[in-house]
Amino acid sequence: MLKIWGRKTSSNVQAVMWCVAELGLPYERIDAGFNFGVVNTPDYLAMNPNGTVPTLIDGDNPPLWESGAILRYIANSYAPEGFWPSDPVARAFVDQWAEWSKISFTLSFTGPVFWKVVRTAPSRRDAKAIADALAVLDKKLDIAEAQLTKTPYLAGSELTLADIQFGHCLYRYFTIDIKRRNRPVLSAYYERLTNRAAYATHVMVPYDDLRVTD
Ligand SMILES: N[C@@H](CCC(=O)N[C@@H](CS)C(=O)NCC(=O)O)C(=O)O
Repeated sequence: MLKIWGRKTSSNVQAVMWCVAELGLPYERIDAGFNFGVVNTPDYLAMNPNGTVPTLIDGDNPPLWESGAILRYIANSYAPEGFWPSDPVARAFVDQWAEWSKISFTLSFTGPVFWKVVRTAPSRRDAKAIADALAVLDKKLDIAEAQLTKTPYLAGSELTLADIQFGHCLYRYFTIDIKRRNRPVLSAYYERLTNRAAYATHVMVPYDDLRVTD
């Protein structure tokens, strides 16, 4: 049984939960972080010295943190071939897009755009900084648009770990109040994700609790 600590509104928790649900794994999720606290208690810090979410414990194994490592652990342990191939070359291709999603796309979106729009009071928003961040993000999304023109999912014909790392930010990207370029292929991909039960349950989570108002 997987035990996962983390609030539903954390994007990194959402990635892990979406993966767990896609693979149909039994789990228990414990609310932690932000308004729930927990993460600064000695017991939690003994599991995860960062005081961040998510943290995973699988059975009697030691705790794991860093959502990227958690996702790879889950994939290595439980995923079918199509989701996380065993062949090193095929796996590296999926991993390359997963890594790109986390390091290049997500880092260009969450802090510079989502936080600056949703987690910043309207009177304190810096329109120029947001526009500059969107220009950077747009370049990443152009890469995704081109890739998704070749294959229905980011790393091939099936949903893989790469889509978990990329797609879990798209609900927020497509629902916050920002200028979005018309990208028909990315939009169709996002629509397909929204039709997946696991995505709807674990990623399409309202983020009003995170919103900072004047
Ligand atoms: N690199 C870490 C980042 C973890 C992280 O910063 N998580 C955020 C939520 S997305 C967090 O714990 N925020 C503090 C809180 O919720 O109390 C990972 O991918 O797991």
